[in-house]
Amino acid sequence: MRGRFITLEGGEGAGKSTCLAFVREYLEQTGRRVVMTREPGGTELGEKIRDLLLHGRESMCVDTELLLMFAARAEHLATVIRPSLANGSDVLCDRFTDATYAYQGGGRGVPETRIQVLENWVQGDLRPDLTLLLDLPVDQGLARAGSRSAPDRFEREQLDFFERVRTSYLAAAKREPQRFRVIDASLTLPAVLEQLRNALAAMP
Ligand code: Z5A
Repeated sequence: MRGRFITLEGGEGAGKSTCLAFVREYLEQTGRRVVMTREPGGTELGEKIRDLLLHGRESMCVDTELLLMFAARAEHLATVIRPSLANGSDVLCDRFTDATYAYQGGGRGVPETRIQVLENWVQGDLRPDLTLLLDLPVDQGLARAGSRSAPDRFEREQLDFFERVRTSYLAAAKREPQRFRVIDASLTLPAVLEQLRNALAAMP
């Protein structure tokens, strides 16, 4: 039986790291095999692309950024995600194509139709089975993330960029309520974990 494809998304400082560990543990306790991975990255080549995207030169053009995201994704799908799902493992992925719609689409202004072309080309009909969207007000997220020493190319963006990212994520969740679970990440950690537990328990 094919595994389930679960993605975790959210803006800056949403708490993805803590939540990923919780989701993995929850799934393993229910007897699932879990492959935890991330985007951009998740493969040797993908991690090199990630380094270019996050720490490369500041002036990368928007199309280059978009295509690099999908180049890393193609490799990730071919060598990690599809084989793992096929052997029955659940794949838990830290960000996926919803991040492209939010950051390159909402944040950078790439037309959605252009992203859709790449999504269909690279993924075929594969989409996540469940997407957990950690949502919180941008200023609260930035305050949580603020203590990081060396911000990457995305973390150096301005407030309005992150507002557009959030708006774009929430619009996607509204369009596809059957796939998305919006988690109120502004609450205390135990309250956030409780919402995650409920979302996972309701999963087929
Ligand atoms: N990107 C893109 O543009 N297009 C794409 O297609 C893809 C990605 C796939 C790298 O992602 C960048 O790639 C990302 C979008 C872009 N850039 N940004 N921004 P990433 O996921 O690796 O980077 P990140 O968003 O910066 O994630 P992160 O570093 O893992 O942050 P986080 O997980 O959201 O936050 P955290 O480190 O878990 O938590 C932040 C702090 O808050 C920490 O001190 C926690 O202890 C604290 N925290 C967490 N939860 C709580 C609660 N509930 N209360 C209080 N404090 C809390």
